[in-house]
Amino acid sequence: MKRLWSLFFLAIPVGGVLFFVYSRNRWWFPENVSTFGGEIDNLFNLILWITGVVFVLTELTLAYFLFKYSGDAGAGKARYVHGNHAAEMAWTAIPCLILLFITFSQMGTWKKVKFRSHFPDVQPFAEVTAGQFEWRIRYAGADGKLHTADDLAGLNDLHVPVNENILIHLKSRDVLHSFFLPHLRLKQDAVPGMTIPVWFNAMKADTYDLVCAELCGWGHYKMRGRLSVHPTREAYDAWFQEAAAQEERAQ
Ligand SMILES: [Cu+2]
Repeated sequence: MKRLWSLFFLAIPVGGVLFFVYSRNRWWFPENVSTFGGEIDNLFNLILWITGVVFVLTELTLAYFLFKYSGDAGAGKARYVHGNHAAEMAWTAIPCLILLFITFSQMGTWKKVKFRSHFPDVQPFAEVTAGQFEWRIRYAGADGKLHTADDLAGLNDLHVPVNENILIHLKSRDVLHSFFLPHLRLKQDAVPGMTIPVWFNAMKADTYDLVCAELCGWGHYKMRGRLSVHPTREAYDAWFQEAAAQEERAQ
């Protein structure tokens, strides 16, 4: 009977893998539309594979020993072992090598996405200021400079042209927020007192979620914006002209 119960522990790896297979086809990431998103997904999958294989092997080993030494069929008493130098060396060195491997695998992508020295050489496109509970946007306008007369203000809906390197200056006016574009695999904290540059290049015209990924207060849930990617530069310029004219009329 005990042996039968020990098999119960097999339910964890078996159930875990089945649930993974089921969810992968239903609740996975949204489509990637950014130039560097594919690399991020590959890194995610690499780490998922490594941790997945280790998880399954560990659980199977556990279930095997539970079954083997569960006591019904005279497996005998477990031996008391004080330590095993070779085993300790192995379980320290192998994870260490795996972590080193992951470290070196991600360096190129991290540099491309996060290192200012490797950003595309473009003028800031807009300034996005996070605040409880909205995204305030200031477009640089035709002169490519922020805080000049031709700036355009926006709220919660960031408009950009497709296939262009977009540089955003990210700020916060109160607490920590996080600028998250799931379809572009881009996430960056907005920190009070700091201006943090982020960049992306959207490859497909559509509207996408812009959400806050840092619990920032009671209204965090509604701090949801939009990224509108226009199909051409001309379409974006037309939108900009129209919005600027509207702003002028309102004044
Ligand atoms: Cu927020």
